[in-house]
Amino acid sequence: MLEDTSFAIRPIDQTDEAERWQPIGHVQKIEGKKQIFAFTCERASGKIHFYRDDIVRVTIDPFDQKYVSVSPAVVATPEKVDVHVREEENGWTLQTKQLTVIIERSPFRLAIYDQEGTLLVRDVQPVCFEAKGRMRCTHALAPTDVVYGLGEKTGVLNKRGAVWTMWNTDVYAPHNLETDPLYQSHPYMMVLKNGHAHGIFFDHTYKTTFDLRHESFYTFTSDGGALDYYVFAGPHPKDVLMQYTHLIGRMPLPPKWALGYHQSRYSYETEQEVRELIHTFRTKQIPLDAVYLDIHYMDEYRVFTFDQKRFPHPQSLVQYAKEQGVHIVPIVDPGVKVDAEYETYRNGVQKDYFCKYADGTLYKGDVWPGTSVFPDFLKKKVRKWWGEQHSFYTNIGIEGIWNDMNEPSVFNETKTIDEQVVHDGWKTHRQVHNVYGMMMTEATYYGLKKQLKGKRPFVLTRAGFSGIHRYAAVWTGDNRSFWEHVELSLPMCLNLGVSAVAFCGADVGGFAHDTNGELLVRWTQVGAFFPYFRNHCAIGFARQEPWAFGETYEQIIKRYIELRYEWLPHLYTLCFEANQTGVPMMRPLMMEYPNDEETWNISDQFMIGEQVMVAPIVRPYTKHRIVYFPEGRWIDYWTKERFEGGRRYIVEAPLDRLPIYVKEGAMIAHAKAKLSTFIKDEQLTLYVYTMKEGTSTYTLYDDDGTTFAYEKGEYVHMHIRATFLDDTVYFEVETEGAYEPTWQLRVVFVGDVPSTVVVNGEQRAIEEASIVL
Ligand code: MIG
Repeated sequence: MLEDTSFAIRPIDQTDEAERWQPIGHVQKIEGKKQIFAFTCERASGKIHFYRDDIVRVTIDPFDQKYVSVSPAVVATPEKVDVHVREEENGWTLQTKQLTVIIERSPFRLAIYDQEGTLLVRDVQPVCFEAKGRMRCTHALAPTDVVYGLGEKTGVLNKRGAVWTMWNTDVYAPHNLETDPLYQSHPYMMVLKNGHAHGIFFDHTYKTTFDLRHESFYTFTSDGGALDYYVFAGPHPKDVLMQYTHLIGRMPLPPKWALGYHQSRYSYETEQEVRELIHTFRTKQIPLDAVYLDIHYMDEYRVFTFDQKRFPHPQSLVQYAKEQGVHIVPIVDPGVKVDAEYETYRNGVQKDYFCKYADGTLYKGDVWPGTSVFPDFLKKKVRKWWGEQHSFYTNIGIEGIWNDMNEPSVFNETKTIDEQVVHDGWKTHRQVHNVYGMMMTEATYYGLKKQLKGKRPFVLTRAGFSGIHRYAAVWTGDNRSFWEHVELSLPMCLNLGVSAVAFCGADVGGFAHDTNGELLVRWTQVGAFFPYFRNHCAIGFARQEPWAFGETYEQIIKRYIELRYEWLPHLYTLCFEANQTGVPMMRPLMMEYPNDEETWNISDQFMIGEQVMVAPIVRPYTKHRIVYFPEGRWIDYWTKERFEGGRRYIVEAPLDRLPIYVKEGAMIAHAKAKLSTFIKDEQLTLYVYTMKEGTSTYTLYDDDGTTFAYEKGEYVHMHIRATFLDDTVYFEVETEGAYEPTWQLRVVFVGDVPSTVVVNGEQRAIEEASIVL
């Protein structure tokens, strides 16, 4: 395998005069201990460490570095792996059941293959470092390879053709192809090579770049630290997600209310306004589960306060909202106002909890409250303290918190904390910047979790790093009311999903700029199928509540918010899948059809689970579009028209229609629309999209929707297998778990109603095309 000349080593390009890249040189020594292989080169030492048969970690450290990683990403510890070792003339071959790692000695370079011999990683340039502590590696990438992931990036689904930087940044200017970086850092890619997927995660908190402009290789550069990456063997895209989330953890189940419709504005400025808002939703019978309090609720933007004039009775407001089935979610920013009469500031100063320069002076930066200080979230006791402050909210019944500005964003030239500020001892902000927001959100999550005594907290965050999904949902920040931003939200959220952030969404209607009726309709339609569904609008722009543009638009918007609630049992089932496997509910087509090349670059259609495809309208005055259907037969959700897969069709989509397609044979659980998830379902409907012949399966998941009892078996899993044969459907139904559902499940057939239905061997009468399981 080593002979392949197409991967001949490339010269080191000294692109910048100031840079003097040093190759790490030849291997001088290698020592293996079970599953850890340590090697020494001329200018660096390194390790190949197998975490599992399908996960390997590579670390390379220049000799003089005293580097300690601060990355909070990885939560798994290595499992026992049997590694078969062979020493050869110019190197070593290390082999597990799923991975083969070849170490070439002179000069050092790696090649990593999966068990089928697909090349996953190969150094095509020596690993280099530079005096400033920067590291760089260059790996082969075939011209036809497709790259996904990288978290929250603009552009299309395939990330090739650009340089992407990881440095959490607040960007209000309109997001476009040149806008990089944004709020989150996910130094992780999923590569699809001829239908085989593998993953690579560079666990670097420093500023990093992925140069994906080249035809046959990519370069990863880190501004500091040792080279530290993990390779995931795949070969299926879902395997990669399982492997990646094995390493960095999976998302807990959100409370059901977090999946409902959320309404926000910067800001609903008074208690009265919030009450009226909720009241209007209820009079108009529009479903609603949460209302957000943006920065105006605070007393001059001091976190953990309410403005006495605007919000004199927060507790009764929260109470009123709950009676209406609505949660109140206040915003919490990291900046703490410098004000000697303000408790949080005084307390934090006394405890020495705010970020400082090396010489001991407090770092101060301007944010909404004016001059502010910033908690050092890298310290465990600061996180604990910060979490505890949230009893201010939880004591009055609040169960959800919105973290903003946690890149952290500062109103200065660099837009953030000075890189020279030190955290948790002597780690510079330059090193910890990308994880600051995640540590804040972790603090928030655990604080709430403790105070809510068994109830699931909901946290929304703008900044994040790999692993953020363990604590929060993510929204894509300050988009605008542009059609282009509806379109952009698809690949952005799809790649967040590929990067393990299953629970994400974009501001529906657009944040800045004035929206209009048509745009709000189209955005609400597609937003209803995003994992996180919130309408949010900036100060000074046209109101965009569902009724803002008159009756015609309002009715369609209402219909789609209701549709969200009808689909909730299915979406919740998919949330559970994400919780178990890391596979996101909203996924690119390639995740279901990796062998179908046509799917690889589709940015404007997506899958909800395995069997539902959404093809939204993202252009004005547009009532049709082209839809690609992968193999199999598909049924139009609205018209029941059937489509033969493996080709494209032009489909009609009048303003009130979001094109949705369900695969033949699919089973999908729906509920009746309701005003809030506070209302329990008495009946669910399992829509069975009949086919002539074949078998399909569905596992419906449910639990109490609010507590962690599901972790102890208090859930219901209904495994349903349907076999279609000779005009008969045979159902095999098995129920598992200790939770007693509030609903009964009725089957409704879509398409040809079978003449006979057999449930667990017993023939059942069909009434009005339906039966109860
Ligand atoms: O500097 O809190 O992205 O959602 O409404 C702006 C006010 C601060 C930015 C967030 C946006 C929020 C706004 N915030």
